[in-house]
Amino acid sequence: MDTSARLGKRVAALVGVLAVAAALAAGHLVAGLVGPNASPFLAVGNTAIDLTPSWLKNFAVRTFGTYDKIVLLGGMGLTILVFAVVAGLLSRRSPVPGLVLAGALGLLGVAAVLNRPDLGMIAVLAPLASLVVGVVVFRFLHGAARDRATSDESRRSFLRLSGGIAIGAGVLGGFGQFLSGRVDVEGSRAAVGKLTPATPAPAVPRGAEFPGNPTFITQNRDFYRVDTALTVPRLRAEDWHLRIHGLVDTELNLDFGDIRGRPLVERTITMTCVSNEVGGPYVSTSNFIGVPLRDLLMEAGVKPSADQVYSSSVDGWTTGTPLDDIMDEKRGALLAIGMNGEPLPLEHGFPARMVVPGLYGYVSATKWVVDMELTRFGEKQFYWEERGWAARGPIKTQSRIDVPRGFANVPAGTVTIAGIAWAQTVGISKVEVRIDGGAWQEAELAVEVNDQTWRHWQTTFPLASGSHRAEVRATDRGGMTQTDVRVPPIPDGATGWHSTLFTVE
Ligand SMILES: Nc1nc2c(c(=O)[nH]1)N[C@H]1C(S)=C(S)[C@@H](COP(=O)(O)O)O[C@H]1N2
Ligand SMILES: [Mo]
Repeated sequence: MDTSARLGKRVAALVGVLAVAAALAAGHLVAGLVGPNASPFLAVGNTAIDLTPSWLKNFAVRTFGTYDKIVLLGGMGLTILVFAVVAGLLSRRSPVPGLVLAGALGLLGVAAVLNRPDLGMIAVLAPLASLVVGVVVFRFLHGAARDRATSDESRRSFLRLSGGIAIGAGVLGGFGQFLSGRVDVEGSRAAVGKLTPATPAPAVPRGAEFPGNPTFITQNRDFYRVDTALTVPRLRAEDWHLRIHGLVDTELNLDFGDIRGRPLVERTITMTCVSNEVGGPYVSTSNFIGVPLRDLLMEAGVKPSADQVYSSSVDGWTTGTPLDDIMDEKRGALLAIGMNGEPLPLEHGFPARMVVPGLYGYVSATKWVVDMELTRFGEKQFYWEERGWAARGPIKTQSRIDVPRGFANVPAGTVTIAGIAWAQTVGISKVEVRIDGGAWQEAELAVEVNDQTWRHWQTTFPLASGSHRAEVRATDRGGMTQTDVRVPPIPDGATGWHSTLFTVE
């Protein structure tokens, strides 16, 4: 091969990066037409989330909290950039290595899209566009880069071509982004308007809150968020349907009007995530508005052989919920369409989600829910069950210290220790606190709202200056006192006592 045609390192890297940028932009543009999640970048990201081992996922959630998705996208962007540079550098003599890598990257996108449970066949057009554009741009740009040494005119033409591709990729990618956002879900949500329940939840009584703790009702914007969705599904209320089928007498097909038009009930419920560590933040309380799930299942007529409600979201996430818990009138499971008077925020499942008190979210709280199949446990595995989490996930009795915050400095004298405790469906009967391993002291419990919600507690200790450690344990109405044995969240929820270190000045 002619060594004079060997590309400089920088030019070779540029060719790789521009080809990949053009490929991603082309895929993003086509995805704007066939469905946002078909964008190869997002499809690979979503597949990565689904394939990530549970321990790593837990680490990511713990370390990055709700920023885990931004971290993932950023990490993928960097990986692809490095890949593009390497593909360019390997192709300094011949375009073949780069073409092979561009083809391989394209096929990865195709495989990712084909594997998404939420995407149809037509979605594969997006990664195919990426594949073709990536290979073609690489081939042409590589040729132009080689020729550019032959004359000033060729040099200028390479520069023009590079600039054109960079700008074109930006414009097409941006247009794809615009198309993806064109489903006017914000407009749909605004059109649903304020939700006024026929049966409102009783007002939160005075005395249900102690100062320093989280507010009894969590503001929608402060409500914890946990899901596998890299991009929040954009499902308009007008396009939403819920199919209830499987082991039923009559299959039901409901649209949003069918739900909105019923007398709505409001219930104050504390939701909890199984991946919450002892003392962690994934617990929040809302006034959920919707219709009793029990009523919908009664209308469908459940066959006696069913024991599981297997639900799916529009983005392909699934869970299995014990039928008995949904049918339990006292528990009051909802197909919810609202939170705190508003339609569900997009991140919390607009237009409709499930809420089942007493069960961790991963086995009950399907957001953007579109399908419920009556089945039997074990017959069909759901998302987290397939990844090693327990098939049944009742919430474990827990308590948390919110005051003082960890490592806080507090004034000398009488020190207030306060926090929250929860034992959904049973209720809290006692909370005890001890300092530096001393005797347990019973805390004052705030007024109870209902047994599906957390309960505030507080107590005081006279403490000398220096550093101290507070520990808390709750006892529920079933007579169960929290164990001090620490187990991790996987497979069915963490146990152990929360403790906080602080300094008295
Ligand atoms: N579609 C969908 N629904 C989902 C999840 C998800 O990943 N996808 N995660 C579940 C989990 S693990 C929890 S704890 C709750 C959290 O609901 P929130 O984000 O509204 O707090 O949603 C549940 N519903
Ligand atoms: Mo969860």
